[in-house]
Amino acid sequence: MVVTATDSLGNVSTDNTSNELTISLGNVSTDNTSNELSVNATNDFFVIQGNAPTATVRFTNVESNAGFVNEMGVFTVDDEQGTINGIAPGEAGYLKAALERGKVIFSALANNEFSNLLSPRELSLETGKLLAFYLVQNNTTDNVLASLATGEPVPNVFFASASVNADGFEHLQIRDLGNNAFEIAQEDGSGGADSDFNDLLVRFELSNDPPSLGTNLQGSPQRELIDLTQQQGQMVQASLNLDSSAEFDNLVGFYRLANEDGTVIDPITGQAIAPGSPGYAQAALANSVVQYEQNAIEPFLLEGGAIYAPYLLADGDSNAAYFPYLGSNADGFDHLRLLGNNVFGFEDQPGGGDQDFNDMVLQVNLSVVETR
Ligand SMILES: [Ca+2]
Ligand SMILES: [Ca+2]
Ligand SMILES: [Ca+2]
Ligand SMILES: [Ca+2]
Repeated sequence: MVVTATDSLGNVSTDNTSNELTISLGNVSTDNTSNELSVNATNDFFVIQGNAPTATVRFTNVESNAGFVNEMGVFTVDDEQGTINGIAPGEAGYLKAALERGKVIFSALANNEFSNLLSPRELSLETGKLLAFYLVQNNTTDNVLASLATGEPVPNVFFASASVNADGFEHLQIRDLGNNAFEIAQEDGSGGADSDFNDLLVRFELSNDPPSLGTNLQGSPQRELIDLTQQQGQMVQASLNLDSSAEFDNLVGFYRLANEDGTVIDPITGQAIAPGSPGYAQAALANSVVQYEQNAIEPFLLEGGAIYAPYLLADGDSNAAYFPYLGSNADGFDHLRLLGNNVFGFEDQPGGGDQDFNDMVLQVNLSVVETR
C-alpha cells in the first residue's frame, strides 16, 4: 500500500510500504477516484461525472504538426445544442459568450518546437457540465476578445460542431482512448485544408491531483501569471528552463503585481498604475524581482502571497518591454502565450513580426521551500 499524506502546505509524504490507501489531511475532501470522463453522442462535448463540484483534467500536447501557432481552449455550454446564456451557435454574440466563458488550455508552437520544455496543463473544471473545445487559428483568445471589443477583424475560431463553423467544416474530433482518456485531433486549415488533423493533437484525462502550484489564474484572458496568493507567509523557489530561437539577445524576468489586472505600485511615488496608463512599463520594471538572459538561470525565490508576471525586454531594450496585458504593449499585440503549466512563450518582434512565439520560452518549476 502507498499512503500519501498531503498537509495544508501541500507537502506530500509517501510511505511505500503499502499500496492502496490515499489519505488527505486538511481541507482536501475530494474523492476523485470515482470521477469519469465521457463524450456525448455527437462527439461535440465532454462531461466529467464526479461527486465534487470540480475535477482536475490534465491536457498533454502530443503533437503540433502545424505551421501556425494555434491556441486551444475549453468552455461550458448549457445544452446539447451548444446554447450559452440563451445564445444559440451561429447567433450574434456567440463567439464572445463562448470565449468569455472559456479557459485557455494552451498554445502549441509550430512543428513541435521546444517540446522538451512543455509541461502538461491541468485545469480545474466543473463536473456535470457540458464542456466544449475551441481552436484559435494562429492567434489567441486574448486577441479575439480584444478584436470583438474594438470591431477589428476577428481571428478564425473553430468549434467541434461543423454547423457552428463559418466554413462548415468539423475542425475538432474527439477520440476515446479508453480508460477515461481521450484525445482531441484538430485541423487548423480554413475549410479543412489538408485534413490531416494533426495540427494540434492533445490527450486529456482525469488527474487525482489539484492543478500545479502557481497556475490558478492561467487560462483566463491576459492572465499568463504566477499566482502565489495562497502561499502567504511562505517562500517559493522557482527554477527556470529557458530556450530561444531569436536574432535578439532577449532578457526575460518577473515582476510583482498589486492585483491580477496587472496594476503595479510605483516604488517611488506609491502610486498604483494600471496597464495602459502612462509610466506603466517603467513602474512594472521597477517591480522586477528577477531578470535573466538565456544562459544565466540560477534558481530564485519568490515571496508567497503575491502574483508575478513574466516580461520580455526585446534585445534587452527596456523601451521594448512586453507584458501579459495587451493594453500595456505599445503595439497592442499579444506577445505572450501560455504553453503549459507555468510555461510561457514570447514573441519579440514589434507588431508580432513572424509570430513564432519561440523568441524566448520559459518553463518555470515552483516549489515551496520554507515557511517563515
Ligand atoms: Ca492540417
Ligand atoms: Ca523566432
Ligand atoms: Ca496572451
Ligand atoms: Ca518571432
